[in-house]
Amino acid sequence: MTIIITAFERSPDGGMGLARDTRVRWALEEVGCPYEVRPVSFRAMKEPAHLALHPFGQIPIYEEGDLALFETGSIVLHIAERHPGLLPDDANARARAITWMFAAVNTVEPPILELATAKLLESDKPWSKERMPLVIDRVRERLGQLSVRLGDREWLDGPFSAGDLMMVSVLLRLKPSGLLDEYPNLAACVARGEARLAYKRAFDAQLAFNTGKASAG
Ligand code: GTB
Repeated sequence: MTIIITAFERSPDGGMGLARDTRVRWALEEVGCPYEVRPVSFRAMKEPAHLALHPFGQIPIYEEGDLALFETGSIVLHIAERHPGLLPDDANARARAITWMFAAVNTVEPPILELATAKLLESDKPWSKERMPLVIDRVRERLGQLSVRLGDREWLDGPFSAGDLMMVSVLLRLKPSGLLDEYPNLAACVARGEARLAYKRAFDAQLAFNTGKASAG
């Protein structure tokens, strides 16, 4: 059955991999699953046809026959559960990998998003300068904790899993800030993620899509 994912017709980052379709593309590439991409404009995302599939009017959406999913955590879990390669066979190891997926989107991503919001949408506010150090400290707190847990391991819990895929995807957003470099083991883990062939294929496909060179991964 053809898998279709929805992506920005034109991503605000010009295809630098920051939009969340990249993590879904990455998961599909890891398991060797072909997919097509349906572009959607900012206007169309708020119209009834799109809202019927995504109640929050966002991308990405994952469509597979009658099934339409939103939320990248759920989409990547769906892919990982249906194809070998992203979740361990051992039940406990599998549960721990899924725990890392939730930790990525539920515990590590929120302060990172808060920082992005503070920079993009609040920098002109009179209180912005005063608040920014607090926002940055919250990111540092999470990165510090994550860095301690990762230690000198290659990945968070045994071989590369969907948990690592989600965590690396979340941390990637911090690269331009320089904050990641304060935690060399995290920066190295992210670099290992970026070096994976499946990630490169996903990144290249979304870049080509955004620069008009292709329409499918
Ligand atoms: N929790 C949801 C998920 O994980 O699927 C969040 C989905 C989401 O935030 N989607 C964003 C969206 O559709 C695109 S990825 N936004 C439009 C809207 O809400 O109206 C976030 C994103 C977009 C662009 C950049 N960028 O260009 O730097 C970075 C991140």
